[in-house]
Amino acid sequence: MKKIALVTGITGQDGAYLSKLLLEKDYDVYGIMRRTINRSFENLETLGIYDQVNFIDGDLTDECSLINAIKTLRPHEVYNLAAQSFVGVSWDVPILTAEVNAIGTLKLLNTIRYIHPTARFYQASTSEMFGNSHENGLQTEETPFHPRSPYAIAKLYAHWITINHRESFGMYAVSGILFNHESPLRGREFVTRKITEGVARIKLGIGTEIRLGNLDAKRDWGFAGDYVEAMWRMLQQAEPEDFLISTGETHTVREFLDLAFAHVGIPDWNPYVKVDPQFMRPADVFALHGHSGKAKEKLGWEPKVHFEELVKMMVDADMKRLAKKM
Ligand code: NAP
Ligand code: F7E
Repeated sequence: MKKIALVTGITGQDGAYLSKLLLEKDYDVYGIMRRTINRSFENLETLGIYDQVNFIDGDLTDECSLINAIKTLRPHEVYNLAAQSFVGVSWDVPILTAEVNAIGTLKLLNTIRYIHPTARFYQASTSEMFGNSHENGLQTEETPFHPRSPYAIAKLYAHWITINHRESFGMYAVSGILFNHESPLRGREFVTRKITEGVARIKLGIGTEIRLGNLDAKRDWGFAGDYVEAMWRMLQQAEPEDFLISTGETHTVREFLDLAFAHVGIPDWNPYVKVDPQFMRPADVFALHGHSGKAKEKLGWEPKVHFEELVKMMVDADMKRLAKKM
């Protein structure tokens, strides 16, 4: 019998890559879909799997829909990827962010606890929970948390409530503390995709500038396709445990700009990039740099795609997509 996986956030970047991986591993894949007028299946279509996954109507804030999904499917594995995932907007919609990212996770865990407690549960935790906290410049599973945005605070609640369900009720519930991971499917408001799409537009003559905020921020950027493999491995262990997933490399937004512009033959990006205060955050996270030694040792997981290859992959994908439309 095929294993059943339920993925919340199936239409997002990670939802699409994870679904592809699970289909390759012969799972029946179901996703919770929000009702909206302009539904977008772009990510699932881009990976060519839209017609291979199944959808259940629902919303992380609506417990009835979660009960329906868990009761109907009785999934072996549940991946909770749904979230208001944009840090920058979380100061503008802090209550929604808390209701979806924090209380939504509790609703899903609670539903599993009462209806189908043997399901294995994965929570999409984040390096944003560390804020500016580090140990000699690095973050590990042991680094203290100090969240700096409504997004990160809501995610920290979800992180602890996941651990609490494991410790209180013996559930197989784990958190992956994932550092930034990107791809050609990345939402267009995130800095990497904003840059690669902007660079492609400038190169093709249909754009003139990119407006950005803090160019000195440092991130440990990996490839989403590698990171979903780690999520799956976390649910295949004998004992439930949390893991940090990162590349171990950190780079500034400026370095991302250097590589992206250089890749299309523009050596100096200064004439094209404007710093715009509207993209500065009330409190930013300045530097993230993860050490994923525990994942390497226990999950046998290591990133395959590194920074330069990631930047080139994203620029090439945006060039190809935009050129097709011209
Ligand atoms: P994403 O592309 O923004 O996708 C978010 C998904 O959540 C979308 O499918 C969205 O559906 C869904 N969603 C939002 N609100 C919902 C609600 N109320 N009910 C049900 N579904 C809802 O995010 P991602 O980059 O794939 O990230 C996946 C998860 O990992 C998120 O929880 C994110 O916070 C976390 N995370 C991401 C990173 C990263 O670098 N990418 C790092 C650490 C953690 P619609 O299509 O309907 O909008
Ligand atoms: O910002 C700076 C910005 O929005 C990265 C989410 O997936 O990863 C993501 O959150 C850095 C920040 O990602 C612009 O200030 C400069 O320092 O691409 P981002 P994020 O905030 O790190 C974590 C791990 C998650 O969990 C989240 O869900 O880049 N930056 N100028 C800018 N950022 C944006 N978005 N736009 C700019 O114009």
